[in-house]
Amino acid sequence: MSAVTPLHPDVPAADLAAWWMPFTHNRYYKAHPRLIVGGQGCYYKLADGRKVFDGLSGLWCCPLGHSHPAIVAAVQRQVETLDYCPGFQLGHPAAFSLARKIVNLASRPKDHVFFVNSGSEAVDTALKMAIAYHRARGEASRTRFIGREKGYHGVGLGGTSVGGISPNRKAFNTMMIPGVDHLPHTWNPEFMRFSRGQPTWGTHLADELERLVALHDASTIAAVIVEPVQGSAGVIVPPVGYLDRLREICNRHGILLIFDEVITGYGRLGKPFGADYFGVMPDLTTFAKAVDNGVVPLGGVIVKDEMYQAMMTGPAHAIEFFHGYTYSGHPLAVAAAHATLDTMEKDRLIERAAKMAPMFEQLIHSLQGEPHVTDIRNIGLAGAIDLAPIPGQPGLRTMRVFERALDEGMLVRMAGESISLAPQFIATETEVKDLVEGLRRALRATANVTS
Ligand code: PXG
Ligand code: PLP
Repeated sequence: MSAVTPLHPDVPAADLAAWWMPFTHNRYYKAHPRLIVGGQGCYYKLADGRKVFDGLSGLWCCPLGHSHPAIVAAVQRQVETLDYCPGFQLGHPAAFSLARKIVNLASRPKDHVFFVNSGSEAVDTALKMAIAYHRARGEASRTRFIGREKGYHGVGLGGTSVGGISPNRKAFNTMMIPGVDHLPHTWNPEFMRFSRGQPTWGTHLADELERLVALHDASTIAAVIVEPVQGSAGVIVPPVGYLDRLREICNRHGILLIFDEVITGYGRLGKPFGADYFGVMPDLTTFAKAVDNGVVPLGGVIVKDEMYQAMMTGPAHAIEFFHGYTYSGHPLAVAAAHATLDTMEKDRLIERAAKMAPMFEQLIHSLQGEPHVTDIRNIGLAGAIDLAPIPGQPGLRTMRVFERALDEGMLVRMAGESISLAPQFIATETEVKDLVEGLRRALRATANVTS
């Protein structure tokens, strides 16, 4: 269908075999390989020399663009000064000051940050913290988690268990943590197709939590975990008042509320966190990705002070929480995060994301009426369009659109029957317009594909 980019000279075709690629159709990819060999600002350079606009900011993780000079310089300085530091029983100053910067940005100055290396680790860490906290308070019977259909919480065994995307779960049924239940997702085309921002229908779906509490009893439930906006499932935006109601119900029953802000954190909605955007404060917040512009793997959990204090028991020389990673607080990741957050503040990039959001909304919704488009959703600088599948061939239409868009110079994200867009905060209005127009051309050019 589309021209195949020649391989990079460093990677002869035979050598594609060794890397088992993540969440990838390995056989198809290796037969139709496309390699990225450089990244600068909002653009990637492909192996054939073409520049393509990075329409999802990496995988949602590079809102400042690629090779940002301030981040490059910070990481370079760091690697020459202190390349690695054990995080167990020792620490380096910049990790402490980064935790301070993060709780301040989150307007939670009394709270605490636990560093990990990815969103998946952040989720599993938050789940363990919830269990450990209840146990420390003498409520060891609170062991259940409530996730949500269509939720994505990474690929750890905890995150897989609370996640709600069937293909990610079905092969691993026997590995799941026990006692997990799920809220219904909030997407309903009948009532909210082509909604702009938050749908007004669906607030009542939060009351399903009351039903689950009645079923299992509050004394067995440790925490509810949701993404404020479901990202991987195709930007499913919460109905007005929905998250507030989850918060109220959790409060009423002593259940912790975890916001998984791996995508919504650090400005994607035009506020530091989804919690700020929606005005709902969780007990635990997981983050990753944009915290350091994706430059070095980094994630974390923001924990309410009361939870931290409840865990600070036993003799002073004893470990309070038996959990941590070799690379928790890695100096390079921490340096990249300082530079990222400083740049966001100095250049007012979160405000810029907020300012661009209405323009992005106008543009993405202008795709309504294009071939096979069945829904469009958006919030902040995140958006997705749904396409009617080619009958009997799920996922094929989005793949063809993805390929064609790449030929148009636009890298978009395909996931199931959705195409997602998440431009960088540094993108210009013209670039965002071009992104949408490139996608429009791809939709039109592939309107009649059947294979
Ligand atoms: N929680 C949420 C809400 C996420 O979006 C994770 C946890 C896992 O993070 P790690 O760093 O372990 O991958 C994620 C990751 C996409 C896409 O295209 C989304 C993610 C990852 C890759 C692609 O929607 N989200
Ligand atoms: N497996 C083995 C044998 C280990 O020694 C360690 C860490 O020391 C791990 C797994 C966990 O690795 P990480 O701390 O990078 O998650």
